[in-house]
Amino acid sequence: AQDCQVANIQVMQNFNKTMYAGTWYAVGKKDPDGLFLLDNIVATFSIGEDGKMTATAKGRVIILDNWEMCAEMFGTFEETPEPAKFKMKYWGAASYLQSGNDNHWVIDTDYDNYAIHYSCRVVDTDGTCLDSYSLIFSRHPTGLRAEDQPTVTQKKLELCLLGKYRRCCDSRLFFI
Ligand code: DAO
Repeated sequence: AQDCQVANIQVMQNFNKTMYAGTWYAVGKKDPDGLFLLDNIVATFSIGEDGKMTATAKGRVIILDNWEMCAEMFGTFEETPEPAKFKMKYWGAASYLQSGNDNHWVIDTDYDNYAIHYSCRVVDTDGTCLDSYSLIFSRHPTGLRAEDQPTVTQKKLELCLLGKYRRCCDSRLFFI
């Protein structure tokens, strides 16, 4: 059974950021309060010469209530004692885009096909998460492989977010 305590969430063991580098296509998303990135999210992670992970991401956003556009975002990652738990500082290429500082946890990945990301922004007084978002990534713009679905479903359950995701991407738009 899930206790839904943020402190008890299991993350990827022996996370290897070099193997994680490269491009990931978001194929599912659980939104935070005050949704920002809508869909067509593609993130590319890189490891610098200093060994630090950075990312660029593109995605469709709605700003000023009804203005749709493609946002270009940047992120830098600060490591913590747990290799799969990072602090992500992010900002947009344009000043009117959102910026902030989020947790960025890699819950599970096989590096070659799927990855499950999770971020809790606000922990409630009872230890559960009050405001989280999560991205399901695939290396394939066409979506998850059928054999990875059970793993991803199990992890969504462990995150207490099963049923809270939406399919977020039309892969045809990735190439525009
Ligand atoms: O959709 O509101 C939201 C949360 C998204 C936060 C912005 C993420 C910026 C991306 C940087 C790269 C890593 C995926």
